[in-house]
Amino acid sequence: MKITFRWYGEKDPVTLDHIRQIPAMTGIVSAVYDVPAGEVWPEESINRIKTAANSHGLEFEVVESVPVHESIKLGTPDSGRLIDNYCENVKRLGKAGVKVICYNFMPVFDWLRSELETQLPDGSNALSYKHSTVLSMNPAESELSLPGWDESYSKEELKGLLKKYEELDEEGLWKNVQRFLEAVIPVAEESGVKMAIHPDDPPWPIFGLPRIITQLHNLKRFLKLVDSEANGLTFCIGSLGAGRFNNLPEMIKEIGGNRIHFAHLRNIKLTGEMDFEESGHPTQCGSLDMYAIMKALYDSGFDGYIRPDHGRMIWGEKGRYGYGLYDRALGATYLTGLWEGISRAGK
Ligand SMILES: [Mn+2]
Repeated sequence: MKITFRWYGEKDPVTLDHIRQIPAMTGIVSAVYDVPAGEVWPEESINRIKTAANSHGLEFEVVESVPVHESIKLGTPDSGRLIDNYCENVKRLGKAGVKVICYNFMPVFDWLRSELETQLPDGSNALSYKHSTVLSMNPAESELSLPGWDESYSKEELKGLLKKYEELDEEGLWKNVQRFLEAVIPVAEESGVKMAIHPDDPPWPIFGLPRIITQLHNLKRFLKLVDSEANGLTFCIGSLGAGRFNNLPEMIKEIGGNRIHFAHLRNIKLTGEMDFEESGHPTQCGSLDMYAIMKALYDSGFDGYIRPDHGRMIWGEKGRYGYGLYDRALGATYLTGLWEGISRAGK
């Protein structure tokens, strides 16, 4: 297991100098952020991240994310060229020493929350999700925006996209992800890279858009589409754990450690049937049993990368929501300690 930390590049208020001082930290998780989705990343940009990390005593072995262009998900005629570009990125990243690529296959919206600054009783604030708030909105009609929305779409474009996905439906999305994997996984195998799909967050359909990476049955189906170790998962417990139908330790056991290459470990507090707040990482702060989850990972033979995930904003920190320094650093230290306890007891 290697503990890592997400870094948003040179513009991130959390610097590499900060990250290297987190005890036991081994590396960063980052991406090239100035190239539009679907295009090829310049080798120079990839190497710049690597050099910056290495000069701070950190590795750069995990990329999050190489975004999948909407046309690939929709399977439109230009998707062949875009998949070729994706394969080229996988090759280039493998060449630069990257071992794991995290990506997702969520239509239109990435992770979605209804609030960015929910006040918690201890005076900190965190991201939260209230299903009724989301249900009350129609993204094609309303001017409101929610975190996770790609605001680069106009209302009209968004309307068009929603309609296309409605026509595509869930089985269409399965077909397109299969086509993607059939092209990308052989390249990943050759490049020494493991692909790790991120689950849909939250793990249920939103605004009628199909979402498929949501629960055990679907994860198993996904892994069988191309049955290779290079076709694996990012096991994000904050995403999967929002679904009360997901028993996380059981899922890890069923999937097996050889198909989980990266784990996002954070806690959430379930506040309703489909509502939650993001909490501090320790078990007692939220609804997820962090010990049982990490123990299941250990028992599965998991040997990938982990990182703390969204943190609360504490100690007056301002910055990128979910991605401040302090609470994530506390989370990293907690995870490192928990893993040490589990692995030493397991010997
Ligand atoms: Mn995640």
